[in-house]
Amino acid sequence: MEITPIEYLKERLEPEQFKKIAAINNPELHEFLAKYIKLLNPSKIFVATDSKEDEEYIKKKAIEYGEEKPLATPGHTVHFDNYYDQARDKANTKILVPRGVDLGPFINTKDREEGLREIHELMKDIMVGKELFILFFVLGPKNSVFTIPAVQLTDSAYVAHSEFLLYRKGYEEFKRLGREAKFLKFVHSAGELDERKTSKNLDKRRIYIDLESETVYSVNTQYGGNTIGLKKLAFRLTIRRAVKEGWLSEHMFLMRVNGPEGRKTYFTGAFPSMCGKTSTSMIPWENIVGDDLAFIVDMKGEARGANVEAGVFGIIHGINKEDDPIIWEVLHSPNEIIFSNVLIKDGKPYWTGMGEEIPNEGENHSGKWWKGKKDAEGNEIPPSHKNARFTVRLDAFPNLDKEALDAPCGVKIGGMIYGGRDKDTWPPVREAFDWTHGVITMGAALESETTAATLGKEGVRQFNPMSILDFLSVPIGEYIQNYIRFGERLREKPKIFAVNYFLRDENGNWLNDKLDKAVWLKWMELRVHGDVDAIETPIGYIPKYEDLKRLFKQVLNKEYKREDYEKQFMIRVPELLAKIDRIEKIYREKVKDAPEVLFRVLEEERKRLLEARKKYGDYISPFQFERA
Ligand code: SPV
Ligand code: MN
Repeated sequence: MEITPIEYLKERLEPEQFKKIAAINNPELHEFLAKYIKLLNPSKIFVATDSKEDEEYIKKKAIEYGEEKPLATPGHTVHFDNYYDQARDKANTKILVPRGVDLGPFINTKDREEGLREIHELMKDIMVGKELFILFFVLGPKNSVFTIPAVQLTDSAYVAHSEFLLYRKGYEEFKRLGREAKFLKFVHSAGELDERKTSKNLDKRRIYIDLESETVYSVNTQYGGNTIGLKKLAFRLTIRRAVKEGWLSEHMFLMRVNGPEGRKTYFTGAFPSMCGKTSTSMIPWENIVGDDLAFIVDMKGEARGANVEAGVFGIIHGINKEDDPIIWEVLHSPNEIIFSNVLIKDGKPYWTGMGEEIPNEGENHSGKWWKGKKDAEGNEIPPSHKNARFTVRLDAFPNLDKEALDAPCGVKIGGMIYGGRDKDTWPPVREAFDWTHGVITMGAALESETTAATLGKEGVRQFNPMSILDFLSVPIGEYIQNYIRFGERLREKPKIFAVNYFLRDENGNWLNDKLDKAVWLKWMELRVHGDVDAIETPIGYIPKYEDLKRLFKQVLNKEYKREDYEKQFMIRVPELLAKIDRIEKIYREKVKDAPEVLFRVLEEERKRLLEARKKYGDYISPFQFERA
């Protein structure tokens, strides 16, 4: 007679480890663990509870197995990913779908049966000679309406360590929930490692997402975006849950903007990679709650948001003392930090754009590195990778809004921001006329130039609605429909804004300084409460010069010139019309089930722009609209 899963686990695990599993009364969990232990066939198994010792054990293993190396500052370590494993692998990340299911052209899918067969073959006996870590975490604050439990299996102590920095521990939550736990499952193996302890078999790198069983498989990769289950892998699963259940699971930061007289106003922000999301959420003056993922629910007619995570997996490229003083301080204090894919010299991390002299040699993602070193393709290898990162707990940030991070009911969202990267179209900041106008002309029309956060060519303008395209697991039309309805049901709708920090003049010069965003945030905060007027333009409300002048002085102690304002907030009709054409074409041609309202709202915006052009010409000064 075949033995039961719990009996199998008892046979397979050391008594001390088995005890930890047996304390969780959840047969589905036992079955899952038994199945994958049998398949992966690890030589050793460790189960982590929420205890400090268990966490320390994982950290020790990351060093012992060579996946991390200690640096000079206590608490700091460095991890390297394979030279060709430096970003999310879009081509090999697939949603598994049963035959006949069509998720539309933006989602990379694979036949479910075929995919499951392939991934299970790839994973068979993959952990022979390795240690398996069984880990429990939760998404969202513990014991709250946001909480989603998750179990992670991995043979990478680096991935495990990262998760301890990024998520709330969930072992006790699994015990508490028992059979009630509707949990997500992640199975990861870095696969065979090379002498530098990086994944070797990149040709067999696969990330397969099974919606039906809410399980994600990831193999032959170490880069966090491909492996840290609770981050972008869970995100595919929670988007689907959110659309089914009528809430929002978003690629958004969550931050507090401090208004006059101690007023606290919370904003979420969706920006594609390298569009200023991290630096906005960590800006001095304000308080961070989260930098990447937010859950937003309707609670008695209010939109309430929570950070899915409790840490930051942030891009380090370009972080310097002057522009990012808070992150700089965090990175230079004895916090527990994993630096990845930076340059190391004498136990110190270096990265491009840090504003300090970078050594001419050291160790980086290519191994031993020297200035001028070329890769196999003949490209010169920079000291650090553009997508090099730091992983740290949020409580290392002096400006963390700790209360908001742990609030079981989340925080009330006053405003939602969409931030793109375009050189010639959107003004630096504007406010939507209403929820639907914002969701469609700002969120669903978001575009950005490609960056190094994903593999492939850089600098190409790409459609990235809500900054969610890489992570969609439901047809985009359904996703947008859910978004619009969510807002319609709210009694108090957040205001919607769009920002663009990357506007240039006709000679290619930046029109804004990096810290100008501090002023846009203060303006948006005032607008949420109706404290300042704004100018109505065809594309929404823009700030009045006088208000910005005052805020520039107050916040940055800068004289803000009329000419600068006029250039920055000029309405660029030809570019705006071209953008509407581009976006409409995508929704008409590629999206089967785009809601009708989307086309109506885009058409209304086009009409307003055409009318304005008739009156004022192609490039319209904001003062024209103010006078009108
Ligand atoms: C992003 O690229 O949006 C990130 C990093 O936040 S990753 O984990 O790779 O998705
Ligand atoms: Mn992200």
